[in-house]
Amino acid sequence: MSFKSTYLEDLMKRVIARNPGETEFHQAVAEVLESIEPVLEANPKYVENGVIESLVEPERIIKFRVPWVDDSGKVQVNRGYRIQFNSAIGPYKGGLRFHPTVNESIIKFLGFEQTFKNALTTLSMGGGKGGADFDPQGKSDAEVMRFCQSFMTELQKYIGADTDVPAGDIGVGAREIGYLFGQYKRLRDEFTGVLTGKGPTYGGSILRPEATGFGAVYYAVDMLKYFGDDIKGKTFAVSGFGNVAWGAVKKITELGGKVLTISGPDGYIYDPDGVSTEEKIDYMLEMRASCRNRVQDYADKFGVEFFPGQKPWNVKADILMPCATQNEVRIEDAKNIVANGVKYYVEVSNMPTTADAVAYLKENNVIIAPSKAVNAGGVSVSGLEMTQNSMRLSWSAEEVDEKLHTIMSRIFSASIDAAHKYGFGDDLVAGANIAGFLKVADSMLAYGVV
Ligand code: 2IT
Repeated sequence: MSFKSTYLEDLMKRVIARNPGETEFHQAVAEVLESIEPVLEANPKYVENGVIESLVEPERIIKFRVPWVDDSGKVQVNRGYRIQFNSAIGPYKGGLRFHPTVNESIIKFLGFEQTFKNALTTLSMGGGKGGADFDPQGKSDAEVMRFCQSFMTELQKYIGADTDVPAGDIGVGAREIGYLFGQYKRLRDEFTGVLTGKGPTYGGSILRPEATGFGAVYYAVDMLKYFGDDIKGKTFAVSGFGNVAWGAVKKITELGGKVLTISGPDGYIYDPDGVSTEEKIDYMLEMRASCRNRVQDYADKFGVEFFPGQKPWNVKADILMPCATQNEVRIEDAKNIVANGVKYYVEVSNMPTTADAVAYLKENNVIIAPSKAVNAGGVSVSGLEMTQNSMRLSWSAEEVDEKLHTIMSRIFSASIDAAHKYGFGDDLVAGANIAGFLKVADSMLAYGVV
């Protein structure tokens, strides 16, 4: 990564020195700084007032011990995190990730990205992220409950409906949110919208489970239209098989596209007829509920091919949609993608592409839709859940879907407009970074040095 301005070059060096070894965080910061370079040149006020230094430094990092007792009576100790990254435009907002790979770099990069993503949603939400290096895989419900209760016993000191509102992410779904909310309610004796992604009987928004995938497809539809294309008849290669992939597959199918692949840690399946019937789409939920964490079961059940140990990035499809995790698409995959003549690359998981792979795709004119815009539908419906909780009302699926649709269209148009305005052509990555940056940075400027 190199910058024209020595200011940004020096700032990036300081970020690396101050956050040693946190490569995912460095990657996320470098990408945003590169995009906003022309904005800073045209508007020296941001640099003069120290906004950029503040933006790359989390407001608060909370790191804590999470002790719990497993089913055999043995004490286990995990590490929990909440990084309250930026509250310039609203309460900290962002998910909790429970996965063995969780560390400070992962949570920091996610919290940083969340700040810009949330700014794009048009709602009033700051950026935060948290989680633990706890692996829900293979744990009993009772173990997950005890872990969640211990985690919340500490976390509750730092969160609140107007302060910081966590939600789910990888490894945190409806079951975990239920246990976390129950413990918060018990400890604080208050029923407020302190978490989103709640169950429908206790304040959850309709359509929150579908929102990330649906929103991603709404964004893709706008993008295709902008480039004179249509989703009907298009083929998709999707990775992942969790909540996000499920929502995307459902909406793609509904709108006339065909999903050829889904994947898990064990490999990917290729279904030439498409993951397209209700039975197949529902089976994704079943595979997830089984907690076996594998997609080979799909191949066995529906008699399609399974490619063990591989990701679907060598598949010929019109549109690729990584929906699994960070850095799941690397330079060797990018070379396959270009060689296969793929035109559209739509990031759905957070930062799914390594920096060299992004550069290679760009050089070869693949249209990249960036995750912080594409997957913003999830947190947007979380924002709508907060609104409903504040009003103590709940909206119908039609109302939520319409609002989600409008938000995604605004995200696409704000991104393309920002890219044009600052000389990036149709670069949707730069456009999203700039549009998100301006809302946060202007608010920070207004506050003075705080
Ligand atoms: O990455 C994300 O945007 C999420 N995991 C959802 C965050 C939220 O607060 O709904």
